[in-house]
Amino acid sequence: MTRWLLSRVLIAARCVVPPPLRGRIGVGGCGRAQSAIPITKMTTVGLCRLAMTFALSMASFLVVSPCLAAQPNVVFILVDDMGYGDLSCMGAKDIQTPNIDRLAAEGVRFTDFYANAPVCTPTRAAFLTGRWQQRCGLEWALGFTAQQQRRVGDSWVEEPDKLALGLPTTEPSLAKMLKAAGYGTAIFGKWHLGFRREFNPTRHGFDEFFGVLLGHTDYYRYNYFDGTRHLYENTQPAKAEGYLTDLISDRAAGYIERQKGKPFFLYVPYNAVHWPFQPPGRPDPKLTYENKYDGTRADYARMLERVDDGVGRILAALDKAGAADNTLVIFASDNGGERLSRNAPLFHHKASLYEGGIRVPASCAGRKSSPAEKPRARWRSRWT
Ligand SMILES: [Ca+2]
Repeated sequence: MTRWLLSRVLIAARCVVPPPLRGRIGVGGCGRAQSAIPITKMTTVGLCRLAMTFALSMASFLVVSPCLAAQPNVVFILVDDMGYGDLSCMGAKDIQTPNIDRLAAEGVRFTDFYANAPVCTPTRAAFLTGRWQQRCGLEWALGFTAQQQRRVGDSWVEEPDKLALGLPTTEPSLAKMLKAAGYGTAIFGKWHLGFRREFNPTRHGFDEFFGVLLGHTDYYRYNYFDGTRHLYENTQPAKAEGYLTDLISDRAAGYIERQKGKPFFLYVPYNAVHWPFQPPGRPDPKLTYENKYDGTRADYARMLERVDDGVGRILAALDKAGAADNTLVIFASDNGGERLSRNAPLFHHKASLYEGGIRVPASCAGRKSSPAEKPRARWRSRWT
């Protein structure tokens, strides 16, 4: 069984499927098991299930087969609140995303890809743990100053401590499992699974963390709308200057360069294109409660195009490090778009369980595969 699982990992790492073969798959934690269903009809099989399959299979296989020559790296790039139609490869005319488009062209472009929830926290909890987010009580986005509730049995009770909630360290995580298998693990970007030190990414298997802990931030000052500064380096407040999207890309590219052959799991959850809509090169005005939703579609486009630049830098770093042909790169959005995004032809938006809230663009590519390695039929196999 372990070898069977590993074979799927390696197939995924090398798979190139042309655009006409478009997938229907989910990003959730615990989709129903599907058996030999064509990818064009596969539903609710989760990316995190797939990712956990990577971890389980690699961790198990390494124990029984120390002679394994190469462990595939995994880079997971997540954007925040991006609309279904906001990539040029998904039909956008006013936003240019050549690097993300390149990933889709080299691999699988999933047109029916579902997040596990319509907001940030539960989707991320499901991805990292491989479990339903309800199992750890994170069914909705953690709000630093918003009223929130804690699940107790079958009931909800008010949680007066705004910092009390987060992902329990008793939960399994993809990073923990890959770390146990000898991988380097890093996250650069938005965490949103708990502010307190006890919930820090370094407590969940990540060797390194740099980014913001809460759900949104001023892209130049790194504070929440109430003024709380939440840019951290591991468990300590961090100092930095520059546009947050660029800082995340810098860290991701630098991390790849530092690995020097060691297998790694790199999680890059960009804070963009979540509000506030502060494009690169325009630090003012600063984020306030009153202006947090201000902005234009052109601002949004510039923010997303800067993310695309970052994806290009990550791909270039893989090439430079000689890791491109042994790395699985996954790209997705954490939930549907809102406000300035475009979800057409889907109905509704973020925070809704209609298609526009949970069906998101995604692609998955093993780099530099040859046409002879296109295992279309194998993608029909189930991942659970
Ligand atoms: Ca989100």
